[in-house]
Amino acid sequence: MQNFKAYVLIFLLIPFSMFAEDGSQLWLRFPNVKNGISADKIISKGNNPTIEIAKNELTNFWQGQTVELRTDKALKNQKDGYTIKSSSDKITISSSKEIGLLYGVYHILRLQQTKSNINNLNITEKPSYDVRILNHWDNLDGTIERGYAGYSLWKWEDLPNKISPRYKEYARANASIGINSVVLNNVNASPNILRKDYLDKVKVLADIFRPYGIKVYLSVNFASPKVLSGLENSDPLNKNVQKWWKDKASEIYQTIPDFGGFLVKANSEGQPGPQDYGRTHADGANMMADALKPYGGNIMWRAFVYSPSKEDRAKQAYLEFVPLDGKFRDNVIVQIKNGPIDFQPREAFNPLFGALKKTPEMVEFQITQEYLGFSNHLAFLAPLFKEVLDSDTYSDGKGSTIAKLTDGTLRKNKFTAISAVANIGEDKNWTGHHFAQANWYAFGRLAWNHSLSSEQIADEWIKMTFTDNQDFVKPVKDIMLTSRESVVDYMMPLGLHHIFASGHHYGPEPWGDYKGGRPDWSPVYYHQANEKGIGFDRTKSGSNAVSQYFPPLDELYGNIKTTPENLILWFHHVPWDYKMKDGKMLWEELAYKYDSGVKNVREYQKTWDKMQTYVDSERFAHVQSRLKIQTKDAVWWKDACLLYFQQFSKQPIPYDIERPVHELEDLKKIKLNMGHHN
Ligand code: GCV
Repeated sequence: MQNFKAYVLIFLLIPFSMFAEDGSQLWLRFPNVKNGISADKIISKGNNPTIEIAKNELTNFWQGQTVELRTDKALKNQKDGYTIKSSSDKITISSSKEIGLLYGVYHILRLQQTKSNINNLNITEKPSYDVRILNHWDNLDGTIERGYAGYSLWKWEDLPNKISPRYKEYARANASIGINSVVLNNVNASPNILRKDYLDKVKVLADIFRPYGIKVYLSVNFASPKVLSGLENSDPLNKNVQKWWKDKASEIYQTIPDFGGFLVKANSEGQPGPQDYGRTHADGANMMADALKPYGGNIMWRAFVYSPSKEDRAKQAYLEFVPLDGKFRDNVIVQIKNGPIDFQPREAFNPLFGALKKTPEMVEFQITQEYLGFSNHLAFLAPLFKEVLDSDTYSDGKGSTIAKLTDGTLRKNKFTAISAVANIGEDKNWTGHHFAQANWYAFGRLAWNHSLSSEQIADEWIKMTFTDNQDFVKPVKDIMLTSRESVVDYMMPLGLHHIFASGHHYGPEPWGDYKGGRPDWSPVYYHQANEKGIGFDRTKSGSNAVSQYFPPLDELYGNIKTTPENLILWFHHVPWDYKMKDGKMLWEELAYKYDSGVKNVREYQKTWDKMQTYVDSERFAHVQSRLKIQTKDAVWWKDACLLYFQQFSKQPIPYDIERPVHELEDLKKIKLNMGHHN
């Protein structure tokens, strides 16, 4: 009893903030703010749920001058954008829409959190993309495909009656970075999501998200008419099927009047699609587009097609979609993964970008780290996102970057969009690794403004999430900015790709050779290592995937001398003794890259340990322990790949680098039981 009392006493004495530092507040932390300005220091007209949220944020957290929130129809061409003007005693936020005002409020709160100057502001913001959308790969049974932060946030069993407080917190976090759309369910979609009982559940979420400016989309299964209603087939040219989708659209919009639309994975990895009936992707997409058109809904049709084919897997999307250019309705947009394989640590950009001249295109990124160490490895992805957006496709001449192709600059589309697969689950800290929050944040910020630099994004995120103390900000920013490249180095440097263990995609398995299955399920297919060299020949003498790129890139990538070295093994089969730009042989270069990846992570550990005094103990210990796993994994990757490739190169591992600590035969025996297919 005595002990119990003492325990309660200690519990009461521990300041609240120590409990709060579990990462649940994300970047919306205001550790020293008890309350914000009083309600009479907010000037605004009218009553609206979005404005109410804006006012609450100000009265809870804003410690500066009076704020005026002004809707101004003249600012209509700024879409969700806003302006901020300030003097020493007043800040005026103007926008044509209420949501723009809320975004403006999050903007000034960010300035406050990052201790930026708030006087004499004259800011105009306009989003890079109309639709800034997260794709959840959440299944209806609560599991998440490629999710590493626990089960799904959506409690389908409890809905529509019981409402988790996290729905609102989730919406708020998204609004604070400008994300305005979400796909709730996995692209490997259960037809059940379109059942009436599920739509009633979806409606509850849509109602909660609406004041935060967020529209709900759903992934749909192409076979839904047949599966749900027993139609004879789901053929897009069948009148009954067309009517089924029209009726379904009408039912959806009666329930959710501002429903965003459908995301569709068709005829890929065993999912049903129009090709099951000898129809094209355009036939399938257009049927759905016609159904949603009267209500203003969109179809995001995925170009990730991965079916049995004799062709190089990297060529598939282009081969299937280019012939369909111009055949899609104007409310269809083709959603294209950043690379032509599958969210690898580094890929060449997808050659489909720019190749569709008459069809809107959007990027799909992956925030969840399916191929970058799950939520165990620290990998800040803004540099990856930027690398892709800034890639010049040369489709419309020099300067035809993926950003400009998709944001409406070069192609005048009805709407523009950008998407990413979410890394969010029900873990307290939302994303598993505390630093994985930065990737959700970075995607939102870049979707809003793709010209922000990775450095800028990391800087503001660190200050908001941890502290603005430069002794912390600087070293931690260095870790973040180099982290993705470190992962590339210890997993797959120089353009290597997909040498992951099958199924879970966590550890190395360069020896993987699943005879009897499709060749492109095996790592040996991707690295092609033999006595002569290593790498996938995608030049004219090989798969000729280089021909899918616009000049001069086809020539540039087709020539080993002009191929960027960070992609050399993506495009070429390179002899072990090939001389690299720094004078080393390819084999040595590979070994040094693996080694430098490991070294970097060891440095991250040292740096992080020095940060202990600046971070609360809970988050400090959590990150520290994840860095241990990351280092162990990096050594595992390096040993596995070097010992395995060494069998072909027959060269010593350069003597000045750390010796392997594993036996190849032992590594081959590791079978992680992490579930999942291919
Ligand atoms: C949702 C990869 C992943 C799959 C994923 C698929 C896709 O193959 O491993 O889990 O399925 O991509 O993007 O459709």
